[in-house]
Amino acid sequence: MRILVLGGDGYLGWPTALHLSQCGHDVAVVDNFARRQYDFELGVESLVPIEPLQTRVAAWQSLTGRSLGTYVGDLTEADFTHHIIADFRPDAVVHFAEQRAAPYSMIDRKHAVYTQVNNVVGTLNLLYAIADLGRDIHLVKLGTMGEYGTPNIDIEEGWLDIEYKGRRDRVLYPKRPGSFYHLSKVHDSHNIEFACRIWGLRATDLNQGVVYGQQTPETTLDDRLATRFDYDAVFGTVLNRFVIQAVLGHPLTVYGDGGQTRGIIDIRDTVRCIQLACENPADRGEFRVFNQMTESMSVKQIAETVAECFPGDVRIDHLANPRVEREEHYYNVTHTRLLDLGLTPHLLSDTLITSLFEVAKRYAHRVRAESMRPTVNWRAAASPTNEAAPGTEGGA
Ligand code: NAD
Ligand code: USQ
Repeated sequence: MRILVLGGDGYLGWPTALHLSQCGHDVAVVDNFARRQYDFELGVESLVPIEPLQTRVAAWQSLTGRSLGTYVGDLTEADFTHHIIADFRPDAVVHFAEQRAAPYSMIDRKHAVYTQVNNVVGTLNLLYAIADLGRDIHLVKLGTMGEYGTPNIDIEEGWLDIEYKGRRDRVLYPKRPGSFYHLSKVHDSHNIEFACRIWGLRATDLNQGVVYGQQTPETTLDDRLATRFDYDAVFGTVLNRFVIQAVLGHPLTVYGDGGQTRGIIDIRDTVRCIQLACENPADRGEFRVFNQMTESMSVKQIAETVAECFPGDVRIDHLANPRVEREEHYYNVTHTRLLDLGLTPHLLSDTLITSLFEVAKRYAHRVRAESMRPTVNWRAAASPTNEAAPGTEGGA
């Protein structure tokens, strides 16, 4: 298949591009390097050094003999988005290319607006380009489990069968997300479902849980193929942060009671799920939703697992929760559709955490400790402090 990976320079897009290429697909990556710019804005860096895109691509080519196409540009520019679809003529488009950090979207008004414009407009441009140039192209879009929030009923895979006053219907599952970032994904999902309905597009919305891990079989072939690893309080995800905190001897930063439960997934399963979605496309006109997660764990359980596996002392701190989220709630997620397609999950295990400890130890000297403590407060709205956040002008 010809597969275009949007956001192919990012944490997940890069290993996915390599995996699809390794599976024999003809792959090109698209990116505007916004993620590298957020680092400059926030004064942080990936823990693991990453090479420029052209170096990564050249290294992959010389190691495997497989080529990867590249397009550098911004999906919010409609002409560019149209051009990449017209030029590459993909069978499938994997869309990772969004601003993906909840805290970044909650810094202030500018960052919320930037996040929603970047994500929603980029996706709309893509839908128009596909509708115009090839309605058989399968859109594989990264959504998030956080679209659902934490409802007091089971979370189904995108759709809900309801009976109300004696009548039945099948509706999009009701959403109650927890940040302006997560909301941007809800808006995308509605736009994509509408495009499938009116234009007969085919789409898979992958509502992915929190990803952990840094290595895949392809990225470990050579240091130049490494993907990024974020640990700062804005872009670092919870397990990745806890691993580095344990290695540095810092207390693990559990927000509030830590009872908030999330779906999680190993980065090796992410790349496999994308492969399965691409190779088993949705039907024409179908808006298909898969819950892309393999286990549910509370933040407290994640912290305890890291503490148990680490060969040394680990302290767990409970910080005042900077977010507005339920810390005790029901959480039961249906996630069978990717398993039905053949996913064999890697569950959170000592092996994974041990290899993550090794990665963290190797690069511990690169950690900027000051970026570890959370600074973005959900309750602060347009406070002057938040509006004046460093780099705001540049980033948003
Ligand atoms: P990332 O920020 O590392 O990668 C996203 C890439 O998209 C970056 O390289 C960025 O430069 C690029 N990009 C952003 N806006 C763009 C635009 N307008 N035009 C072109 N390129 C653009 O993020 P990630 O962690 O790899 O996440 C990828 C996707 O998966 C996101 O959509 C995210 O919402 C979703 N997701 C991530 C996680 C996770 O834990 N990392 C979990 C669930 C879902
Ligand atoms: N948390 C802590 N301590 C920390 C960091 C986080 O207790 O030091 C808690 C948060 O309060 C939250 C949970 O851990 O309850 C998860 O936070 P996170 O930062 O790991 O993940 P989140 O903000 O939800 O976002 C990440 C990705 C995002 C993706 C989402 C999947 O950045 O792109 O969409 O995971 S999901 O959570 O399923 O929506």
